[in-house]
Amino acid sequence: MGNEEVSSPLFETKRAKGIVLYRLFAASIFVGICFIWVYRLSHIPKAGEDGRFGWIGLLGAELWFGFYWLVTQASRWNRIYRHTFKDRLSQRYENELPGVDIFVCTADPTIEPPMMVINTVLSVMAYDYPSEKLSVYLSDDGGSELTCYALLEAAEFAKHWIPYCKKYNVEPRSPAAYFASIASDSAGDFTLIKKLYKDMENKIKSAVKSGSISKEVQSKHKGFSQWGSYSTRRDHDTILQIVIDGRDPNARDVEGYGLPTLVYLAREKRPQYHHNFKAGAMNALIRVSSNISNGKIILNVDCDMYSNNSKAIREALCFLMDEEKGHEIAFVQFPQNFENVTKNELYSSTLRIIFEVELHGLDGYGGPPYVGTGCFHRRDALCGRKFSKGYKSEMKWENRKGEEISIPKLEESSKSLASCTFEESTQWGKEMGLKYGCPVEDVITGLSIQCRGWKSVYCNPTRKAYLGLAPTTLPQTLVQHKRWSEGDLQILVSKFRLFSPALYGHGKISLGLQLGYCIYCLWAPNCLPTLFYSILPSLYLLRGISLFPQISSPWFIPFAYVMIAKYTWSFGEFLWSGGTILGWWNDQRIWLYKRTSSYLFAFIDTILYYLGYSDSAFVITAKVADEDVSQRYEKEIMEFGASSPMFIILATVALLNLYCFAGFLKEAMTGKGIVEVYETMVLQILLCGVLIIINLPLYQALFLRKDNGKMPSSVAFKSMAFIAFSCICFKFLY
Ligand SMILES: *[C@@H]1O[C@H](CO)[C@@H](O)[C@H](O)[C@H]1NC(C)=O
Ligand SMILES: CC(=O)N[C@H]1CO[C@H](CO)[C@@H](O)[C@@H]1O
Repeated sequence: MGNEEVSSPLFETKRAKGIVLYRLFAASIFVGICFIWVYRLSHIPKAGEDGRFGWIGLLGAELWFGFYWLVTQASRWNRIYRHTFKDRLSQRYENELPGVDIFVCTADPTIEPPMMVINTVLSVMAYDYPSEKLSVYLSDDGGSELTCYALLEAAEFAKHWIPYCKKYNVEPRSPAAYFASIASDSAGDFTLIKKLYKDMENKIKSAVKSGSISKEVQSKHKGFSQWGSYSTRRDHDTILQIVIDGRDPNARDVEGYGLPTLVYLAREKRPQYHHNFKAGAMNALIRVSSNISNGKIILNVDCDMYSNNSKAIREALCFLMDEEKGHEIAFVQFPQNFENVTKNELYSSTLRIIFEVELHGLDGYGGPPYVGTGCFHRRDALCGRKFSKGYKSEMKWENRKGEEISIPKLEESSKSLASCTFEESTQWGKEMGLKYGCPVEDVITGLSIQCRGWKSVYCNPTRKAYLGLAPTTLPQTLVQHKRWSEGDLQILVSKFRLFSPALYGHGKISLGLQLGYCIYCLWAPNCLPTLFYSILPSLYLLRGISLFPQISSPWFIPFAYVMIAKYTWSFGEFLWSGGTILGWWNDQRIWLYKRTSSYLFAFIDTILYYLGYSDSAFVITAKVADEDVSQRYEKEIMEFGASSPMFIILATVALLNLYCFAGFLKEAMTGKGIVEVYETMVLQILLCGVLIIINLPLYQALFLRKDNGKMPSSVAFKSMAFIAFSCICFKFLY
């Protein structure tokens, strides 16, 4: 190996193209925003004049929007892209690659069916990586015999599947995704492997259907006796089973090669101990895995996120093992991508702009946040180690063959690590492992790692590494965003304020990264300005009071410029990152819906929580949808269905705008004449009109649709009553 080779890095970093142009463009928008502020401040109607209240409201909203826009620049100002050299990695380190422990977390066998879970498990067991260095841990917070049984069956199937993948270089390595992507190839091996898969699927599905494991199977696997102590999913001993022991010379696949270690864990649950959701499960896995395989690198994936790129571990190691910069990197985050999205992303659930644009921007300032799945951690850093300049971690593989501990002993000693009492008076959940007590445990954990001096890296190769399931109904989408925005806001305010990027992060992470975190931490407060902007101008339109400059006034220019520039940019950015035109339009609709419902509830809940009233509940979003719902989803018909309080707000805003626009038209036709009104109120007309067009699917769901996904009529009644009431109040005010 020449010196030159050693000094060539394992990855390179490139600045985004045209960054200077973007900065000029952004500066010009900022100038426009300043003009808008000046206009608002210098033209406030005097007390007693029409529109004073609305004017001051819009002033507040515009101050906020301008400020928030400035914050969001942190994600665009300094975007970078990374590229890895995997061939250099294998040239230099192929025989010394570190052990990798992979954690898959599942929580409920009905919401997350065992077949889905084991497809994820199989896809990561089949990584293009030395098998003896891989260990896969399944944490089952549902404590379900069915999931455990599915895992046992998967272990048998893996003996055929892994050599098959390696022999034919199969991609993707989730069997379900692979078989769905291949038409019907009748080559010998293919038919055999497909038959084995179908057999396994039938066995698991019939077990799931009957809801229990047959006596015969139970007697074959002694592991099931552990369910003896099981009373409910919230009250049972630790159940742990080493399904495959990678060190056992008898654990071989059908070709005679070694297999990855595979472990099933349902940590102890007791009603009197808080289980701390996924963070608790992850921490139990960190400890248990340290006793069994102790891989230097930890990957965690959600149970619906199968690996779509068998080289992902190697991608991540190019960062973590780089001789020059690797030692300061604590984690490598991959984007979340989704298999289940329709062409035009009805619910905008791909989070396209976040993953294709914004995280590249945060990467430029010290690293993306940890988003809870598809992330490779350095074990030391995750366990609370502080970064220090001279630190060089020894990544190289240590063979553990010498330690002869029998499996039952190893299982026994590992079990105690997953007990409820283990964490009492320890730093787990505080300084060690994932943090407890926040709905977005991942983001706050990543932030505290960065505050300990580490960097992180965003790795977004063209072939996506992890594909999951996105929510397929509007309520699911809104609930998910409520939880995220609420958790992120808590990072900024309530009892975590010490860890907020604004205070705790100060001086520990760069200002750019602090602002970057604030983009998400400030999601929720956007609700009030957005509600203001989507209601007040329309109400004033109905009353014939202008709140914006006339079309002939020079003050009109900054308004027009900021709107056109901002939306043209957003449109271009969306298309550039792979979206469709209609997809962008849908994205705007969801943007509005999120801000006026999810964020509002998150905001109110956070305030209540802060005052000590409510306890935020963690809701899992369902991963399986019924036939009817799936069909509408595929046709991109919006799914309302349930009568949620969030919908009352959406319907109220939509109907109010319709009412105001109709009233205004009637007035304009009969009264002043449309041209004159147009001259003075063009922006209000435009705003109200756009709000109506964007809400078309909602009117349809309220009045025209007959299927089960329509808006329940109770929502329509409630929101109309609400509108009547507010219109009366508004009349009263004037
Ligand atoms: C997933 O992997 C397949 C190859 O197996 C590739 O064709 C496809 O583009 C990948 N999906 C994404 C979203 O990148
Ligand atoms: C769970 C779920 O909703 N799966 C759906 C994902 O999307 C495909 C097609 O787009 C459907 O066939 C699945 O039912």
